[in-house]
Amino acid sequence: MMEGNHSGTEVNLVLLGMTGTGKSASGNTILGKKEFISRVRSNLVTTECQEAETVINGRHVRVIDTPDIFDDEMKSSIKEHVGNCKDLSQSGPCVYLLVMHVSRFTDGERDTLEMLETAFGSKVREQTVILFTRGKDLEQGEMSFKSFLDQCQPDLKTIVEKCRGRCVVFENHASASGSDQVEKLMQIVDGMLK
Ligand SMILES: Nc1nc2c(ncn2[C@@H]2O[C@H](COP(=O)(O)OP(=O)(O)OP(=O)(O)O)[C@@H](O)[C@H]2O)c(=O)[nH]1
Ligand SMILES: [Mg+2]
Repeated sequence: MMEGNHSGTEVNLVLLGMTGTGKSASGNTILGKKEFISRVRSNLVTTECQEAETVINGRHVRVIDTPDIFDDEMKSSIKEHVGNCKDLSQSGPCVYLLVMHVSRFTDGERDTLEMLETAFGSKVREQTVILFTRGKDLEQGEMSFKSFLDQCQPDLKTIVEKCRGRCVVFENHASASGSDQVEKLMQIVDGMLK
């Protein structure tokens, strides 16, 4: 726990989603530094919940990185991971960041919101922002984020609607850290905490 009173100015951002979607990379983008290990691998990279802190626009932000808790390898210890996650975010409100790959929505992701509700409680969707990674893929396809959302498949649309359209797109590259993507996320987060 940091010293001082952060009430009203602190938030926990909990990164959730399938392996390889870019949870750790997005955490590093939010933090503006390389705290979490992020790499290409066919199996899980992050295997334990981890946290790191920063201050953004005067708000104390605790970023919590998690393993893919819905992976079969992890399922047996899902309770433990969710418990660790809750321990790490004990003080301050929680906003869940559901991380997905912008150009790859998989069958396994169709039920993520329901799985998150089972794991974290029924109010999860009211506290969730969808964070799409690999924004460059859209740029390369000359598609705006808005038309991506308009044209995406029905199952994904449903998830976005359940989260009341709260979504952002990130490009997690070293050179992207100076852009306004974190700013946009924090605007949404600020709005949710009001
Ligand atoms: N081009 C590009 N690559 C990305 C982006 N986000 C993540 N990646 C890459 O995708 C790979 C997986 O990213 P990770 O951050 O390790 O994914 P993760 O969700 O933490 O994976 P686990 O820890 O296994 O659950 C890495 O090689 C990242 O560099 C992005 O926005 N753009
Ligand atoms: Mg990871």
